[in-house]
Amino acid sequence: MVDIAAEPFDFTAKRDELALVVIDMQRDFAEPGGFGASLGNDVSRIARIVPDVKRLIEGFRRAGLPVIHTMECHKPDLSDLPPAKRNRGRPSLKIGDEGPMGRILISGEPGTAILPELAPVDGEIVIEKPGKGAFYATPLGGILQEMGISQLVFAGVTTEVCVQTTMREANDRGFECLLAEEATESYFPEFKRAAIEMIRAQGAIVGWTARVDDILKGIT
Ligand code: TIU
Repeated sequence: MVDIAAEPFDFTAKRDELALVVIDMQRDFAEPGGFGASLGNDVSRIARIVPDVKRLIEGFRRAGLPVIHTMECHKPDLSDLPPAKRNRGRPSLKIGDEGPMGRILISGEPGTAILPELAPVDGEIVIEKPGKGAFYATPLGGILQEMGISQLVFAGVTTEVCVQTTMREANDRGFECLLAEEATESYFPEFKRAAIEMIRAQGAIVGWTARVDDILKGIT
């Protein structure tokens, strides 16, 4: 066990039970013409965290620890897309519509892919998820249980939507959760700040947060 400097207090990492979960680092959230941009967001904020996410992923790979990737996406026939989600937000392009990078947030389309710099390597688990949380309607819970994982480090986007939702789902399922501060981003800087504070408030009510360097120090 090793203590990682974190907020609101040190995170005691159990190396054999630790995995990294990279949430939704997809072209659809980070590039012009994708889902994030269709909602009216400045997607350049997301592209800027790629180097920090990359060094976190590479650190886990070097340490021989599991890296799990998630992708928010839907089946081509939209059978896993509730109308309440498709119609939300008055976007210029709705989920399933044809955009400049293919159909928005549809499994297998070019825009739905993980950014090439952060692409999964052979053997890494990729979870396609129809919700904001990565546990809802996916095999993630069972996979983690089979792997003997009890602690999750989180990176990805967006902090207050898919990352925070997944951390809350994980926390309720008994996982200890640690968010990598510079390896997550929101379209709204004030929401990122608030989400980080919410997660670690009340004695780590949802989990811990830590700097990428401190996490890397703890796993090497
Ligand atoms: N819109 C927004 O902030 N996020 C999402 O729709 N999905 C994720 O956070 N991945």
